Amino acid sequence: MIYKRSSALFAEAEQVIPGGVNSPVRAFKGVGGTPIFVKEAKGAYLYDEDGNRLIDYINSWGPMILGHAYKPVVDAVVEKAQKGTSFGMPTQIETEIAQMAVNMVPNIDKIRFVNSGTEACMSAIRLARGYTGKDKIIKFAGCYHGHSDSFLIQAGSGASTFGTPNSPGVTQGTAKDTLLATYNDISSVNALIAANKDEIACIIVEPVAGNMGCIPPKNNFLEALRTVCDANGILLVFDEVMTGFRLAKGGAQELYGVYGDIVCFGKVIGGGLPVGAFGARHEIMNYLAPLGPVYQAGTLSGNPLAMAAGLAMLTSLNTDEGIFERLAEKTKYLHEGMSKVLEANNVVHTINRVGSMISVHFAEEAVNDFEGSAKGNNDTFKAFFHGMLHEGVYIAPSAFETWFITDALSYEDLDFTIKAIDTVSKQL
Ligand code: KE4
Repeated sequence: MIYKRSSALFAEAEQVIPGGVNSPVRAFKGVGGTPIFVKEAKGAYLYDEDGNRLIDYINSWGPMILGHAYKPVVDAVVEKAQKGTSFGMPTQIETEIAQMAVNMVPNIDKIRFVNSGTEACMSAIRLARGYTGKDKIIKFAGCYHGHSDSFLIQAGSGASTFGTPNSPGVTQGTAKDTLLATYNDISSVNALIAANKDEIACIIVEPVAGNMGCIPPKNNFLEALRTVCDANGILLVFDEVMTGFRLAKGGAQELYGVYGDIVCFGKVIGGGLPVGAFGARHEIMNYLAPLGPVYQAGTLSGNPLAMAAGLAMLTSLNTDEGIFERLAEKTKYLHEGMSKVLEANNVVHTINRVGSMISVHFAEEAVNDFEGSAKGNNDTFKAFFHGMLHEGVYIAPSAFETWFITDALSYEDLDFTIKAIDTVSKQL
């Protein structure tokens, strides 16, 4: 593979964009080398600026669940654009997509659209704080809810402790209200609740973690969170930005049968355009301006182009009965094929998979939390990433990310990928 043009474009980008990218994970800092510049994409394939075709397992970090340049979405956006791109006034299509989302997710009565997953999660915790009158939140080390100050907090020592900012610019004043627990460890949650009696507004969690690789909830972890929230007057916020409309029509909530009080969405709900959203039952959502006292707003929130893309996407997912099973089947096929060749080539690894989310960890033990994920051999991952890229397969440029399967992948693509893993893992 040659990347001459990508390298030249990256050098230009670095002159005018910090780090040459508009989102850090794209800069390949986790794997080294220079990022690939995409020229266009169609279905399961990316076409980079050097003319290489790559099978895409990132799919814009989740949104392209039905493949790139998915015709119903493209047609809807093109048609809408010709009638104006944004008005800052209510439009009927916002109600249409809101109604569809609310019908697909049974525990929300109302939904507010925003422009990113960050905005959705940031607004959700403000709403939780406003509704409960409490200041503190519990999040989990390794879970990512976007770059709002309250979330950029990393545990100091241990997991149940006051967080310390892991980004300059986040004040101690903010950090003190974010408490950190360990994913899949309900005792770490109980310890925080006991130490902060009646001060906690919400627990925010990725019901299936996707930002430390893919980590499923274990041993009734979600049920235990629901119970502990009910027992302590704490709201449970499910961050379904990754899992929403991907793991099932009703997301991870439907898959596990556990329901949050506020649910956050992003990625798939926008069909590749900038859309985030958060929803809850009437009594909570009615706390939001202009009805209630909790302020939240956005110039481009619910804009017609993004709504058209999102509505076309949700309509396809809503009407294609077998889609989620097909996605899960393809992911299982990849899992089994990957496992087989990695074992045959004596590569120490563990694979986590839920629905159409999957990640491979070059670790000895099972990966059930951030600590486990961090034990993965990052040098092996780097070699694996670049080897796969050389074979024409684009996986997440970080060991702390999930792969996202698209229905545009054929079984021939999956076999090609498994063969590439076999070739690459012989050299690891
Ligand atoms: P955005 O603000 O990036 O739309 O969404 C933030 C967010 C919230 N919640 C979860 C569970 C998420 O995974 C994300 C964003 N995911 C990352 C990928 N790990 C986006 C990629 C990036 O940062 O460029």
